Amino acid sequence: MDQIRRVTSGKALATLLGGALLSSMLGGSAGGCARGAGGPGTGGFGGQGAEVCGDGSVAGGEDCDDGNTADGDGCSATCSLEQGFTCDGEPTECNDIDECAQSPCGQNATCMNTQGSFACVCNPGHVGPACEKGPCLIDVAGGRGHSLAVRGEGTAMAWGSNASGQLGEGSTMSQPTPVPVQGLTGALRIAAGRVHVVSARSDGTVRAWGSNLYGQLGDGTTTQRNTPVLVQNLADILSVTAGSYHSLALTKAGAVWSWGQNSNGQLGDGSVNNRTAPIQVQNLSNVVIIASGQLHNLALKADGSVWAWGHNVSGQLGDGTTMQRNTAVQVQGITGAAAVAAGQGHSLALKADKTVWAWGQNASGQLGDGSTTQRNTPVQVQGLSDIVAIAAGDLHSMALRSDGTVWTWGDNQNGQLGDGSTTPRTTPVQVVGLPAIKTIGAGPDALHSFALTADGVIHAWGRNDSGQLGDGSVVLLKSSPVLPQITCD
Ligand SMILES: [Ca+2]
Ligand SMILES: [Ca+2]
Ligand SMILES: [Ca+2]
Repeated sequence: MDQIRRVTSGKALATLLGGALLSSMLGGSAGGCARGAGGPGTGGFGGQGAEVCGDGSVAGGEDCDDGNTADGDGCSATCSLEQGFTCDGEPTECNDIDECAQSPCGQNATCMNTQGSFACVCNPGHVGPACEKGPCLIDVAGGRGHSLAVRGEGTAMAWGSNASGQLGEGSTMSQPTPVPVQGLTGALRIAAGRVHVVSARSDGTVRAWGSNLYGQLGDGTTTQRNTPVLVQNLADILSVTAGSYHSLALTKAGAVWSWGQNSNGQLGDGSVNNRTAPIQVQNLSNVVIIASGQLHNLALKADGSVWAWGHNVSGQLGDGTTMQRNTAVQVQGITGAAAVAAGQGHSLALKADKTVWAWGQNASGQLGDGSTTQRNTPVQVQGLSDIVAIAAGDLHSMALRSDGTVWTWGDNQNGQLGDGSTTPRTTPVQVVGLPAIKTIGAGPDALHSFALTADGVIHAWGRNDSGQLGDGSVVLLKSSPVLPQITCD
């Protein structure tokens, strides 16, 4: 009776405290180990010989004795019962308790029994120590005429132009409202090139779909795919990015892999040969964040330095030159970087002091320095402080302040600044009509912009000639935020 009551209370606690603590509670209550006759301190009296742990017989103050002095097998080196085991007999035999038989994890998690313990793994779409329902959407990306969002449970939705199969829904028919990407599960991150998509999954693999003209899907072919295919050679991938016609993946160990178009050295392998399967970017390690522009890339290292390679005709590599680089060079004058982003020919870095810096192409004011002068080394974006995230589109830039407001600058011919106008801005303006925002997004080919709330509700604005805003309309542009038709339960 006592035991049942304790297990029941343990179940209630599991939803609040997770597996580890409950495990110790269950271990303590469900032991059932055979003690020697009588309690501690009585066994030695009149017994056979002294208490020796590891001799196979339970004596004195021993809880158990399995004939060894090894830990982790149920009976410890000091012959006490270990948590998560039940022990019996003489010599003592210990077995793992299958805590999962008691369904301790609640309905939003899956119980994994382990030797001596158990773990509660949140079901897809559920997060936190109590495995509560997570945000509706967790990542978003824009290509030239298409858009994608990853749902909390690991599936993805796509909408807009589909001429190259870039919606991954099995056809080449455009969709003005979101439709599911076929056969994609476990998705965590998503990135869009001009007409292709790459997605990193929770198992560390990568899927890709859409145009494959330059091998940007990394499946060893140049065959267009209307549904997701596995990218070759990759494991332990944390995130992905996409340039116009190439793709990048970052491993958990901080290495970068690339594939697809290499016309401007954007694969960073020292050559200009296109690759249909991933190869490792040379001379680059300890990378924690990657970003792709249309024909160049940025990598932020753990030490806060920023590195760049590929096309440099607009100074987008920030090395003070306009020379194409087929391997990574260091961006000048940036230390303590916390995030990077890149558009067509410009680059952005967020520093740990929450200021934003920009370099490269500036004809539309996308560097935000009040001018339209190209910069071959970083300049500070004006009028921004307390910034926590950055993003870049084709010719525009975005920043998220800690107060949840979104700021944009650069080209606005398609309403992509979201300020209700189509006037380009050389300094940041605030996006109108948004609730508090948690995540911003665009893409190096995108003429439109996204913002997600903490709950994962998506807002979109900018070019909409292919239905890439997902609100069911197909009109040239919307210069204020609209809601793509994704329902969140
Ligand atoms: Ca013993
Ligand atoms: Ca043992
Ligand atoms: Ca167990």
